[in-house]
Amino acid sequence: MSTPADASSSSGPSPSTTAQANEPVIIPGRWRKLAAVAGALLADNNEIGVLSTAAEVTTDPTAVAPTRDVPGGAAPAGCCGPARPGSLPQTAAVAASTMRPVGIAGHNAIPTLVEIPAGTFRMGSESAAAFPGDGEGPVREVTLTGYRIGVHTVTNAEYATFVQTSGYVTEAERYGWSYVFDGHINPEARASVMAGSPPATPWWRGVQGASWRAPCGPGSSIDAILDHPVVHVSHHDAVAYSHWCGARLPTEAEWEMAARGGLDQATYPWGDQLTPRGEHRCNIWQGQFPFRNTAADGYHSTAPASSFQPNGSGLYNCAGNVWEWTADWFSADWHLTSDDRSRTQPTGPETGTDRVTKGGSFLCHASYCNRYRPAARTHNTPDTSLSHTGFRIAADL
Ligand SMILES: [Ca+2]
Ligand SMILES: [Cu+2]
Repeated sequence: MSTPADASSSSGPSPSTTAQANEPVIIPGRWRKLAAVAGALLADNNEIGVLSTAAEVTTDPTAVAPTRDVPGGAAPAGCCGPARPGSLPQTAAVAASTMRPVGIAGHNAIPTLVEIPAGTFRMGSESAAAFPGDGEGPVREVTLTGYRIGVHTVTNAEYATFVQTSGYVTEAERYGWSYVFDGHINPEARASVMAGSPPATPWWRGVQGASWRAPCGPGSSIDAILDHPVVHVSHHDAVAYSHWCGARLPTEAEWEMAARGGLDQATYPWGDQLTPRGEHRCNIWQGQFPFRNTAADGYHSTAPASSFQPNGSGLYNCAGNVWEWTADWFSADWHLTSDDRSRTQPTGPETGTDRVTKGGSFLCHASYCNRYRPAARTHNTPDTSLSHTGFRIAADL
């Protein structure tokens, strides 16, 4: 079985040659600054969400090689997660179902879908907030036929119904581990934390036994968060659920058009102010990422999938809460060519290594990764699973 530490042997300099006895492993410049303030913050670590020790941030001798950064190199990796090393054989596709199974007690089996009418919108962003290296720009007119999309991300209860009905086993369960944000690891699960952490994003830890059923590692459960987004699902796991319920993942363009809620080029799904009249409109990070989260918006980790006000199209939590897989392969420049393929019903590049994720998560913070905007985008390999990534489904009309 591959582990995060295994990656150190396959790429990049060996930590043993880059870190001397009392010298931290090499981490990107911005992180050196943050790591330096960690000691002071950790002296006052009563708030939930702090990293467990400063040493784990800066001096872990088994730290793995850096994962790929966003193309262009200028944009920060931010809260966006590392990619899983290793690979698994793919399982057979789950049989499609046209019937709608009954959900587990008190819950539906699939999210309500709303209709997004055919239209043209301005996709992407060239604003000061945008990350050009991510391929957010240029702003371009994109035309879509009508479609339907989930008003919220698939919840734990909904995914549980799928698993109970189909017998599907997620990739995190097959690998035996998944990435959990360090500050959220169940204290009882510390023995299950794997050696090493990605230097560019040291707040991510591989945790054995972490999966959608145990999102904070062994000893945690979804019992009290059935209406929260399912997490630790890979792109493959999201496609499996979508296929099972007769739906599919939205394309990036479909996702973004719906997330904009009818507003033209607004920064957020509700307008241009992050907290209009001082009101929190999404679940992101307040405080100092990644050391202290005041949770002024009400949530340290995931919020219920239907929390906060919906946008103009009726969609909840398009910004923050959890990153959402889309159907498209990622490219930072595929859409630079203005042709019919990229401007009418675009479905992204034909092939790729990573799938596009959208929306940002509860870990995003303006100081480092303000990707809780409809235009923002990042990506990960399709078998990677993390505690801040889920999905919503879409369907043709
Ligand atoms: Ca929050
Ligand atoms: Cu982020």
